[in-house]
Amino acid sequence: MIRKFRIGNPIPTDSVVKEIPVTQDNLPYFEKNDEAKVLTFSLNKEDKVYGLGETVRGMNKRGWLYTSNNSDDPNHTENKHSLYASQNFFVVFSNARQFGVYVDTPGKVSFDIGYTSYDKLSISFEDFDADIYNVEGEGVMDIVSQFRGIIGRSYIPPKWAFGFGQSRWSYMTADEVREVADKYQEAGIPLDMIYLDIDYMERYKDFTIDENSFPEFPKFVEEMKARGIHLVPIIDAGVKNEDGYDVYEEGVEKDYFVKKENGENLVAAVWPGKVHFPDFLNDEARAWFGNKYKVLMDQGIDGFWNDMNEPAIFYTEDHLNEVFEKLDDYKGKNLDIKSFFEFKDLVGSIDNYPEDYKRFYHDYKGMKIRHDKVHNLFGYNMTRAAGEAFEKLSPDKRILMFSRSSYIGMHRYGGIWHGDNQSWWSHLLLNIQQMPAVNMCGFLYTGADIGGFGSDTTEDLLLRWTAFGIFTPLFRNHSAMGTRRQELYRFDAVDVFKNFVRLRYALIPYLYSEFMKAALGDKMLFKPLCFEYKDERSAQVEDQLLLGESIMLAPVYTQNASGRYVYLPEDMKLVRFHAFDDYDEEVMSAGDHYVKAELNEILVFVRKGRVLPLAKPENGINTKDSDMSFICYEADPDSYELYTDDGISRI
Ligand code: MIG
Repeated sequence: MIRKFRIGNPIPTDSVVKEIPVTQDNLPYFEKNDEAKVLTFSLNKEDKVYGLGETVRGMNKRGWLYTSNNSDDPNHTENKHSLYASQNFFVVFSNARQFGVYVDTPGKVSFDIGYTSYDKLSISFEDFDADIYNVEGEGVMDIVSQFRGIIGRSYIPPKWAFGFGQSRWSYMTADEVREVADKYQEAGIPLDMIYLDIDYMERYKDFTIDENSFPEFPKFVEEMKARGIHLVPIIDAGVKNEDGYDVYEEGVEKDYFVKKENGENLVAAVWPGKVHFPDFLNDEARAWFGNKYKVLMDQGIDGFWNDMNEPAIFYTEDHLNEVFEKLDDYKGKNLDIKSFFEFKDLVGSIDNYPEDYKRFYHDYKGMKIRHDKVHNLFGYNMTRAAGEAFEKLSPDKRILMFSRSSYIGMHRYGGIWHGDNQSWWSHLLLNIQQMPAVNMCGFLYTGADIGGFGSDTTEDLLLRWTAFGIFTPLFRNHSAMGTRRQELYRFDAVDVFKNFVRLRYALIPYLYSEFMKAALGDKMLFKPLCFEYKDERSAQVEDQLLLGESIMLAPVYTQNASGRYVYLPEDMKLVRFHAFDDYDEEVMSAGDHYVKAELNEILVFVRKGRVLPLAKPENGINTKDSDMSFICYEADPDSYELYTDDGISRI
């Protein structure tokens, strides 16, 4: 049962698609304090709190403060409160009670989940206007499914998007891309996607191609496609200000950019220098921007990633001027303890400067609304622009789309990647821990930058991360400019990587089937153990996952380990893979075990009565039933329901 409560006069977000009348009952569990703009309730000792999507820290969110305020912050450390997303749904559960809460409000909101006081959960608002949904159900899975039922079906990518993708900021030329394709081919590692980062564009202008470095682009797209590789270009939120650039000129002429109080277009800066931001919240502007993806689709492109859409702002012209003016005051001064730090802050805090988000306005549903009031909807609506356009531009064929910034509702139009992580072991663990949380909020096609985006990766980290990454729907190796190159063929362990990636392809029939069941049935693909097993020990496990109906994962995520402790909530069959066709099986009893896992091994635990189908890697994407083999633990292979559509047609 879902009830909707209203506080104040909330700005609609379109995240919930089911009509639910507002109830006049009192909001259960919570105490409401209008003056402090806070909702509070008492947590029991046993209560666990799961959800909130892409946030820092572990699976059980209890003990920290999380703020929904979409931020371009490449340091995903434990002390942070905000990342790129606002996914305001969580479930509180213990044996005694269980309920879900969705806080639908487009502005800043903080979730103090036992941080100030371990026994209190409080939600504080900048504006006390929100729709609060209370979800009651039979257990946590039922609560999640009911919630998913009101926010609409999750985005489904084309099946080839379950292949492996290689990315880098940036492959600078077509020849560099060819070299990546060649090297993967030589190494015998399958590859379905190569990502183009900002440098494919002409001076960072969206929907343009740099003709010098990527000549005859449509031919090049064709050439790569003939090799089985989809090129997937990045699209940035900011539109370069440049005379003669059609997107800029049309946007200005039609008034499609966000405006300052005085009606002038906001001048901000990102990669190309000065830009305007399209008003994605405005229906007409959104339709206009969405149509621009056609420029690249007409050249053969069938996948995109949307970046910098929090939006990230290097500076606004107005703030930059203010800073320059103030700098004069410091000139020739003896900068002391106070003034030096003021001076440093002045320049150092210029990007993503909070006040800048109050300098511009949207024309949203007929209202003029200051950006900070609807901040968390921006990336969502950029991706919605693309998704709505794809429905018209490509009515028969699914298009790959994922975004950096998000809000619940965006899950209908695209997936997400988990942003600029680092080549740290702790970020491999974070990747593991974020998967179920984003699934709860409807985001199924997701994955982190495998190997880590920032910092230099190491071979062992990349091996362990790839060993986990083969299970995530978005399976992409991506890294930042200036860091150690991390294409798999560059490492001594290239043959191990080959076995891992080929195992991924062998698993695609399973991953795709489970993905489709999750998308069509409002289920989760990744679950914490305690979502299915009721024993107290399962609720303590923060580094294992159930994936689909058949398997449990226990990834190794620490350095210099040749195994790990694994908790089995019931008897399971351990499958230790060296390759898709080279594995050992061992039935293990419920309880704690130390399980060996060398760098060249991947552990999969098959649940009792369940089946894990495997294809030949060559046929992973285009499954032929006859090629399937099945690993079973006391189960009949026929009991597994394989999802076999063509993987391309929209459904
Ligand atoms: O902040 O386009 O998250 O994946 O490689 C840098 C360059 C801007 C951020 C994205 C990252 C991408 C990078 N972008």
